[in-house]
Amino acid sequence: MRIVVLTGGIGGARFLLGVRAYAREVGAEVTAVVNVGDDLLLHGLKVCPDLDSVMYTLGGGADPERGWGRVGESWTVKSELAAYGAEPSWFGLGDKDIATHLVRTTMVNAGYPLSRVTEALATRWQPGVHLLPATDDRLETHAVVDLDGGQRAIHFQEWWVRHRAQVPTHRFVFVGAEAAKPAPGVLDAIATADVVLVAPSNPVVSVAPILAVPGLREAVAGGPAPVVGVSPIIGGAPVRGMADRCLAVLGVECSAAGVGRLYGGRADGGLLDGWLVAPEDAATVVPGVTVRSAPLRMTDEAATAAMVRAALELM
Ligand code: GDP
Ligand code: FO1
Ligand code: CA
Repeated sequence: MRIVVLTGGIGGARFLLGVRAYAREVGAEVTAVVNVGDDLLLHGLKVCPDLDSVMYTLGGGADPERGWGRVGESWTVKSELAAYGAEPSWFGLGDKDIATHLVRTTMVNAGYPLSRVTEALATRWQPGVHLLPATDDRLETHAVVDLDGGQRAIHFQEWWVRHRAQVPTHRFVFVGAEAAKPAPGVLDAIATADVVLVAPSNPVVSVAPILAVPGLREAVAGGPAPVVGVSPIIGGAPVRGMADRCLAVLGVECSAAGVGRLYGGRADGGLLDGWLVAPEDAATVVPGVTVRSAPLRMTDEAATAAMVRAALELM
């Protein structure tokens, strides 16, 4: 059995722990197609937050409280940069994390595509799933906001980390998406999958940038494998993060139904065959989509694996 998961960072990474546990049980192979829209160049370093959240989490090196970055991190470089007054002061890289960005940047500068670099980094972390960036090309999520008396597009990290999403926001733009190509292996994994799972990731800034890569949405929606999504919204609120603020920008209700309808049913030009929601959202209706409920709190690996089983049983 082959399982493909479309995923963002922290929520997606936790979900993948359950997917991997399930896959080990039944002997399945897992490919994670990961968002790169959060990526940024910082102090000359290429930083890939969602790829790193997934890699560190599955490799046992993630900080469990923050969800991003390394456990047991130190911040010497960050405070030295601050002593120089180096900007941005609102975004900090940990010392251990910087080693990842150094290796990645060196390889990218030597001409290796991000997918190959990710594979090389994963030889250390042994995540137990194939990690693929959605694209090797530059694709950056920007937010169009009202700031300093005008309308400006700022990088997603500036929107989220600097402004904490507390700035009037008109829309999100996936810069570079039109010219991006799916990374090698992505379309093949989707075409040969037995099921495509949409992780309980942020639909607006984690899953949408993946689907914005030309050909990728079409491959999933028009492919042979059933597509089952898992709701990141429980009882009308995200479990953590900024999905509520992102959905508001799109004018979409922050609910399991709102997100399910945003993805849409395959028969209506959408993405989903199935939509897994939490028991408190059991009354959710998404036209053309089979909706089932199951406990969706990823409290530990066993609970998360049970979620995955419920998603697969939905088919
Ligand atoms: P990010 O890229 O680091 O923001 O992480 P993702 O986009 O992959 O995931 C963020 C989403 O995960 C948020 O919208 C959360 O609501 C969702 N999430 C986090 N923990 C849980 C959980 O235990 N259960 C469910 N269903 N969703 C969760
Ligand atoms: N989030 C913060 O709130 N503040 C930071 O300084 C910060 C630094 C950072 C460095 C590397 C990395 O991989 C992630 C980092 N994050 C930080 C998390 C990141 O902003 C987001 O949570 C994700 O991009 C959303 O998926
Ligand atoms: Ca993300």
